[in-house]
Amino acid sequence: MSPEPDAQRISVDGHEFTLKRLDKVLYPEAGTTKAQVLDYYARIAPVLLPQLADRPVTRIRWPDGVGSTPFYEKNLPKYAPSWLRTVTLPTPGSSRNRETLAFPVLTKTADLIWLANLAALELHVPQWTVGPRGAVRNPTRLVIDLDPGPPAGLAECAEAALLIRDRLAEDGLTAFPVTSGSKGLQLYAPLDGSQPVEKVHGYAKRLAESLERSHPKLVVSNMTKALRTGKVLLDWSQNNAAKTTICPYSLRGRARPWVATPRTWDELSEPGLRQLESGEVLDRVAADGDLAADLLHGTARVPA
Ligand SMILES: [Mn+2]
Repeated sequence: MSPEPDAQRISVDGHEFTLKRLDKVLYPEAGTTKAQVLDYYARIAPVLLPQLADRPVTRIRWPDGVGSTPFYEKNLPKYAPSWLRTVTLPTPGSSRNRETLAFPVLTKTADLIWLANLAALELHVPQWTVGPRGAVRNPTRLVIDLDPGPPAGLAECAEAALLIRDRLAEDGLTAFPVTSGSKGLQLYAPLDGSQPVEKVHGYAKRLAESLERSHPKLVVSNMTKALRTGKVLLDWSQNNAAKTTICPYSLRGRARPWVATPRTWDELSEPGLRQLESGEVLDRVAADGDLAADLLHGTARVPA
């Protein structure tokens, strides 16, 4: 077999496979090639893999780059390698006909590289995990997704995030901010995994509604777009068991190779807050380590 000129046979974690179309530009504005995307995922793996651990991954793929139409992929394709860990789960919303899907659960760098080779730029995960035999477990983190309605932007999201942080702290929960790599940010609070998804979901909803009552000019808790012009939508619904959220350290399929990036609270208060690109994120992790490491070890519970 003679590989294409920009194909390369590699061996990662003891698994051999072929990377294809390495020179393909996936982010035209930034000139970022697939080779650079693969390099990002290989180098970010030590901090990204723990965030993905024991979570079924929904991928969004851009085989022709970010200017083209992407597609969602939940079920693993038939050609997926046998060394990928998979879990079989009911298709969200189809409990009656008992349809199932085979999701990948990533455990090693080779898994990330294999998916990145398919231009799976975005990795989305639920807040719950699976056990060693694939049983669905309780959520280990609460998420609130903050989406700005123009002309509100990231600065307004940061303002709202500080309010949520203080509310969560009153309930004994510690919030971690992640700029989404898209327009807004996510706030996460690690949990001990002892409470069912409905409990966490209900708490997040009440929190968002309470903030909307106390700060009606800044935030809105209802999904209807007309209501959110100039405000920040607090999307509590991503705690729903059927929903997923962009995983911290995943690339985004936006104009530039922005990343869902864990941030410090000091950064959130600084003027000029902006989304960060893959190269900047690698530099930050090299300099400061993993700002989301404590998100992995929850001991808190939401109030009853
Ligand atoms: Mn969002």
